[in-house]
Amino acid sequence: MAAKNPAPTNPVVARARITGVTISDEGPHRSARAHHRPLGWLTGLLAAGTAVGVGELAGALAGTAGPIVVVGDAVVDVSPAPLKEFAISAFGVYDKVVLLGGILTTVAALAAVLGGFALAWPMVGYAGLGLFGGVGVLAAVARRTDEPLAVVPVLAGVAAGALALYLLLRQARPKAAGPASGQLSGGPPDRGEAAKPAGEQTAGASSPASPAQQPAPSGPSPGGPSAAAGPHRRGFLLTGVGVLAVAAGSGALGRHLSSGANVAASRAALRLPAAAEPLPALPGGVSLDVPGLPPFITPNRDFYRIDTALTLPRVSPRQWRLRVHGLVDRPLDLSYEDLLARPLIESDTTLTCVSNQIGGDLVGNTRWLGVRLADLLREAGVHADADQILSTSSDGWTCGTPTAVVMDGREALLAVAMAGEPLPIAHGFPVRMVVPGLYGFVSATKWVTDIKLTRFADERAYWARRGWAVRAPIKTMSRIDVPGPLENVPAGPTTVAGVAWAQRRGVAAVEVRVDGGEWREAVLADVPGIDTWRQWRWEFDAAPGRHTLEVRATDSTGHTQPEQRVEPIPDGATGWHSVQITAA
Ligand SMILES: Nc1nc2c(c(=O)[nH]1)N[C@H]1C(S)=C(S)[C@@H](COP(=O)(O)O)O[C@H]1N2
Ligand SMILES: [Mo]
Repeated sequence: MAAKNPAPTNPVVARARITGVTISDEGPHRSARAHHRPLGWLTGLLAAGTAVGVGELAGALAGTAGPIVVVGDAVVDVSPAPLKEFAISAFGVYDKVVLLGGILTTVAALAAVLGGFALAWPMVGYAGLGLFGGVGVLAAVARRTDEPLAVVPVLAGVAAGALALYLLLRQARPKAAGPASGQLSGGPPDRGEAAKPAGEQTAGASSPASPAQQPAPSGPSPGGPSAAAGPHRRGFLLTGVGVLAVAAGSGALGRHLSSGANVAASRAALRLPAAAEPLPALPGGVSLDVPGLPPFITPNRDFYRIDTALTLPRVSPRQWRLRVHGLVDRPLDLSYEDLLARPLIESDTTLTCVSNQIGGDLVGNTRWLGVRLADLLREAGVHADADQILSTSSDGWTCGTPTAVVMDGREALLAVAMAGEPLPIAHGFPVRMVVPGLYGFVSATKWVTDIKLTRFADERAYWARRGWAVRAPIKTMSRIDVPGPLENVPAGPTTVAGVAWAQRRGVAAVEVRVDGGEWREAVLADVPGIDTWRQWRWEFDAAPGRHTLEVRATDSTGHTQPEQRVEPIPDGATGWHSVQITAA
């Protein structure tokens, strides 16, 4: 169109064509671009914000995730395992905040840039929205296989974003906006154009009946040529404010609706039945009185959290159901009430993450309350060839547990409470699995809603598909908690203390050595059973200077934790934990 335009020398018309495009860096062109670009950026941001906000609301209404979470889930799924490892180790429990923030920032940056171009070429803006939509639809289809509505928020968001883009561009684009549209962003007029009458400025760029022919309106705006810009600037401003209100309002409403305040409320109101087979009180000697040693029972608020959920699943106990199906004689379909009507049992079990590094803290111990999974499976009648229990959470994470392990007499639970409280939402409310002796990724499905009896040869769970082991019993491990790394201690009698675990076998001995000297046996605390960690302490006389402390545990099978360090992937780290201290 530019080639045919009869008025290429008119700076305003020229500006309409080149806005946001690098053609030349001199004269009115440059100032024109500098002038408009912020409007374009703003347009892009507002359109994208509308897409995200309306998508969020549509997600809440459709009972599924908003577009950002859908894309985030897909990013998590396609990220290579080492990257996820890195995210966990670098950002800890904030890895999800970092990821969602990263996606939002990326979307915002792209939207701003595309918005800059859309001022000159609206198609760029619509294409950008289409691209976001395409990515979102792909992500929804790939991840949320049993949620057909998952594409709805993406489509609704893109449609709303396109409408916002259209409305904003109508106001922001100089070509379509009428007289002195070059003044939209409110800056001073460029030289040359200011002296020209409004009608001439837009010649060839507006329709015959357009307001371009009308005289500049009078009003409260200051006199001079820029006064002509008033109504258009105002038009963009009004549209922008309207769009912003829709974007923010729908986003906030969507967040509110999906925040599950009601789930938190129903959790708070729950009164769980007492255990039919309660455990005796913990032995008095489970806790060694050493400052800095974690308590034997990890408080719920301090319990480590590991999962792939970008936003916590809010599963109402009223809506929760558990299907037990697959290779069974009698499939089961249980409500929360059905579950609670069964005998509840207690188990003291230390949960451990396979990603825990030597000396790491992805381990916690508590008293769980729940229903024996083996009883349920016997009721369903598991076929002899069903060697895998494939459990699925409400958000689609899967976990493969060996059937034989769950049936071998250990207290594998469908847990409903920990440390005397209904499960916290972050730890799987209303129901999760806990299997003593197995790392969490092959046993501890939170928000569990589906248990399918199947065969390892036929189906692979989430982490197994990503290079992690299929079978993963917890390895014998020990950790020094006191003194802390690089701590300065007074020379003389010093207490070294920590925890060790070897679930299903029990910790039989813990040894400590200083500066590569002889191994010395530590004193062990009491334990209620073989499935919990065990506190230990050892006293030594620290000579002034730097020292290296090392620890190793031996389990009741006589197996001593090996010195050789291996990485957590695929089935758990090994190696001795060591700590450097200075005595003075
Ligand atoms: N639904 C769901 N359950 C899950 C996971 C998950 O990603 N999603 N991660 C597992 C892993 S790897 C571990 S170590 C434990 C951690 O349980 P916690 O967060 O209660 O400590 O949960 C397991 N259960
Ligand atoms: Mo884990």
